[in-house]
Amino acid sequence: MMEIYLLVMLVFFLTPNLINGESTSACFNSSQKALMLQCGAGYMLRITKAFYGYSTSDSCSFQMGDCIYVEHEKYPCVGRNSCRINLPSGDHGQRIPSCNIESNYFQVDYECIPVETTQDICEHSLLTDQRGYISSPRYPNNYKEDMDCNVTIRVDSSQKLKVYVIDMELENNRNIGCDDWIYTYDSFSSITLCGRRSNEKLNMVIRENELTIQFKSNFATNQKGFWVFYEAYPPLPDKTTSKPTTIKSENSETAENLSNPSTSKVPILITSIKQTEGSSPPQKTEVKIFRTESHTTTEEKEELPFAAIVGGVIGTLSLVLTVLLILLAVKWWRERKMQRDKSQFLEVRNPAFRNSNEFPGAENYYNC
Ligand SMILES: *[C@@H]1O[C@H](CO)[C@@H](O)[C@H](O)[C@H]1NC(C)=O
Ligand SMILES: *[C@@H]1O[C@H](CO)[C@@H](O)[C@H](O)[C@H]1NC(C)=O
Ligand SMILES: CC(=O)N[C@H]1CO[C@H](CO)[C@@H](O)[C@@H]1O
Ligand SMILES: [Ca+2]
Repeated sequence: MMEIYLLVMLVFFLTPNLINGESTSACFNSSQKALMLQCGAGYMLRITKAFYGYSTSDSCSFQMGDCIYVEHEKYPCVGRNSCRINLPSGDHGQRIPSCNIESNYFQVDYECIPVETTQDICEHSLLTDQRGYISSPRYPNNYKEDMDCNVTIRVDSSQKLKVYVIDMELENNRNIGCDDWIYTYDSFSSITLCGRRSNEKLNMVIRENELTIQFKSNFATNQKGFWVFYEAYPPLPDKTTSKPTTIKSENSETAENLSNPSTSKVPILITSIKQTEGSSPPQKTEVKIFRTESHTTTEEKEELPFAAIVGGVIGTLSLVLTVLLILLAVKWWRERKMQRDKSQFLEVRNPAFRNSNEFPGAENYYNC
């Protein structure tokens, strides 16, 4: 049982960033003052990891066991075919918190992605590839105003989808709302994103083999846009046996039953659907910024594999138990501490509840 849970967790947390890309690095004490990342014409630069490291050898690049600090800088050159990253001057870069040492080199891991593997969200309505990239129109150049496009990704019914935001710059409204956004949804949950982001997994549990991404921009202020990567998992056992997926019309039940955030006048960051009993119209709920909200429907039971349900239940239970145990331990420790404090200061926390006979003499308190 525990194994199933661990397996589920493993599948959930494993990211596809374990790709053999290229990397470039330099020591801070060298004459090199910048890192140049070069992809040829027809390629787009995807930075997978940028980090400060401490090397004890002369390598100036990552070696097993090096202590590193991963940086979450948003580089404007992502999506373009070359990049120049200036190195800090001096012999040290950022101090590495995990080992409390000044870093002596900086490394960037990257990939060169062929331009044709990225699909413009406004030029496709359905994608059925096992993996691929989707971007805003004209990315990495700015999108235009008044765009409203959507694409549905559909993979084999035995699979689910993962989505990663590689790069994002969508107009936000003083961090309280989105003026331009991408709205991603399946039948169970949805998430709306805007602002500046890079290299993050879409914070949404996708429980289906089908997902729709909608991109909307308003009448003014156009930014760079977005670039996302999607992947189906688990991999299909044999490519030749995969049947072609049937194409549903755009106005499918799923799309119709989900409300469209574009119809609302206020900048809603998260819009999700709560299906009420019977066939009453869907109800729109507004939830806090950048949170995923999911609501289960009756269909869900059929959609989830049994192992995942069992794993999830057991996992949740053990988590709850652990938390309870920790809370109990903390409570016990506090009470002990309080007892000790009490014995030192002869404090009676609530004398009203005690009979004065319980406190015959101060010396007894030193025995606690
Ligand atoms: C720079 O630092 C590396 C690693 O600490 C060292 O091996 C190398 O000799 C240094 N180079 C110079 C020019 O100081
Ligand atoms: C998706 O885009 C198509 C046009 O490409 C449009 O007809 C449809 O209404 C859009 N769906 C949503 C949910 O916005
Ligand atoms: C709750 C709800 O609105 N369900 C509708 C989903 O879409 C189908 C087909 O358009 C309707 O028949 C349902 O009533
Ligand atoms: Ca805008």
